[in-house]
Amino acid sequence: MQARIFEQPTDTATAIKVDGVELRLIRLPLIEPFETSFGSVDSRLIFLVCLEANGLTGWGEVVASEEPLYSYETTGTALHVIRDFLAPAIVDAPITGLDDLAKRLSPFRGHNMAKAGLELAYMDLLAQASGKSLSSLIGGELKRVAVGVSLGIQPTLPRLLERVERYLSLGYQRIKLKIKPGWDLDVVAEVRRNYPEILLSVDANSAYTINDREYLKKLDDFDLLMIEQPLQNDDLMDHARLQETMSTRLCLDESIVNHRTAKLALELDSCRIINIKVGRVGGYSEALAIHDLCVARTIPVWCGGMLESGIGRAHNIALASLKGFTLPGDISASSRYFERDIISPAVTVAPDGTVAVPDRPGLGFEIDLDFIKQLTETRVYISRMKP
Ligand code: OSB
Ligand code: MG
Repeated sequence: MQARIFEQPTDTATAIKVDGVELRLIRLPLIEPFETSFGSVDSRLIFLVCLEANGLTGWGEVVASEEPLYSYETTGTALHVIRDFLAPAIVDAPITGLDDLAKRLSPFRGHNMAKAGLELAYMDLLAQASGKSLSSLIGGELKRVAVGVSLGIQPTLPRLLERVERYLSLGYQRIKLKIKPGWDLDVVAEVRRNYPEILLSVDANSAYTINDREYLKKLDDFDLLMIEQPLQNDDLMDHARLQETMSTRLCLDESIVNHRTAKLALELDSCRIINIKVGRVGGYSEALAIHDLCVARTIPVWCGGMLESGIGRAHNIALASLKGFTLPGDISASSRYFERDIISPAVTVAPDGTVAVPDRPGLGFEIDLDFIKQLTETRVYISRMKP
């Protein structure tokens, strides 16, 4: 579906010959701990991928966490899979386009976040080589993207209400509350009581089962924009059963791992909104295909986040500039996550709750390599064997 946009001329003169793949792990402390139904983190071990070709460097990020809680992937599995399988497959021969890259990675089952790290870096490289912004390379049309904020589970309700107030006053267009059993109905009721008009959604990160159906149905009282991933990641059937009984739209995050599962979820009516995370689905090739599928079926799409560094965030901004992204994304300002970001300028949210889409070639931000080098805990370099 996306092939028409990206098919580079197949003569090898314009193909990109990757000289080396550099992987770096850097630790960035979070401004405050982020708690979801599956756990709490107070820093991010950021996994950067840098592709070198023709004197250019393209940057991507692997969004996996240190523990296999959101998905089975971890920074450790991604390091292994990229170093031992994926990187050798791409330094082997020049890459003629995004489809060619996706095809070369496809024999390796799963490990979408690892694959996405390479696709992201490649697309930054391709955009720079073509003198285009990443947004225009993928066919993005929006100049500014609407954003919301995802608020983790807090130690107390007053603390949550303070955070809601803070982000609304900064302009964020939608508030998403993380929920889990014991931090759900009462919390949502109180936020809604204080803010009757705001766009409000909740994200359970798989904390419930279909046996909680009657309980979850009570969320219908709060005029929520959506309920994100209430049930298990591999349970499209029960999500469909739940959607059948609820008037609030379900949105799937963890369950949608590629274009095929998106299609299946829509066929089954397991959800009526889809959150696209380029990392979760294996990169731009699948993200664009899911976007196009949702546009064709008038399913609203929004861009999810994984507490990325500025590099992953810059990719999210480019992706969210596609026309199908009609709901505010989980794309917050750098300062919402980190004291200091690894790109400059840092990502900022305007008072109208939007983020500017850069129009300079590539990602459109400077990479702060000195700071990255200073923070690097692990560095792995995979180079081409053949001349
Ligand atoms: O489920 O959307 C999620 C963060 C880490 C893992 C999963 C999720 C999240 C978020 C934060 O909700 C989104 C962000 O601001 O990056
Ligand atoms: Mg989610």
